[in-house]
Amino acid sequence: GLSDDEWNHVLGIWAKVEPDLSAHGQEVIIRLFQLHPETQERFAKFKTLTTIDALKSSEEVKKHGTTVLTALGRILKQKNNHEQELKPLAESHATKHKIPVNYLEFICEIIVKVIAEKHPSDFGADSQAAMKKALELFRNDMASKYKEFGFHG
Ligand code: MNH
Repeated sequence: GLSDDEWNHVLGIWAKVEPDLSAHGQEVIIRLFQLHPETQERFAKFKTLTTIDALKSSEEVKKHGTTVLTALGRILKQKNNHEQELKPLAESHATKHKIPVNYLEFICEIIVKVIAEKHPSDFGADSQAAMKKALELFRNDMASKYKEFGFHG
């Protein structure tokens, strides 16, 4: 797990992200689709957004980015006592959306990069390391819940 100090880093930077969650979320989703086009194919609702301009001007993309980061923030704030928040998310992503764990790796890496770009002076090496650790715990628990739901992706 993470030390108290590490959780303080994670929740400290998250407090800087939260006031502008939708801009962060939008950037994360767009970059995920640009860097890993196969991820966009998982979204029936984003199939028509075939250009970067269409992605950037989509209110739906912004809204989805907000949904994702809101859920992630709730999980982080549990400081690993996240069973209640994580389980329904793992269930939908395993059985309904069928999102492989490596796609979760892609998005976690992008989340760290986007925060680093938007908050260069507040997201130092210690904070980045702590956030990476927290996201790794999140992914590992998603992966083990996936297996409970019979999804080995
Ligand atoms: Mn994801 C829906 C959170 C990563 C594909 N996602 C949702 C919802 C939440 C959510 C909350 C809405 C409730 C639900 O369906 O469970 N998603 C997350 C979080 C992460 C995440 C916190 C990682 C961090 N999701 C991903 C990745 C992909 C993906 C990675 C695909 C590459 N998610 C989906 C799809 C939906 C969804 C597809 C359904 C979207 C819709 O049609 O409304």
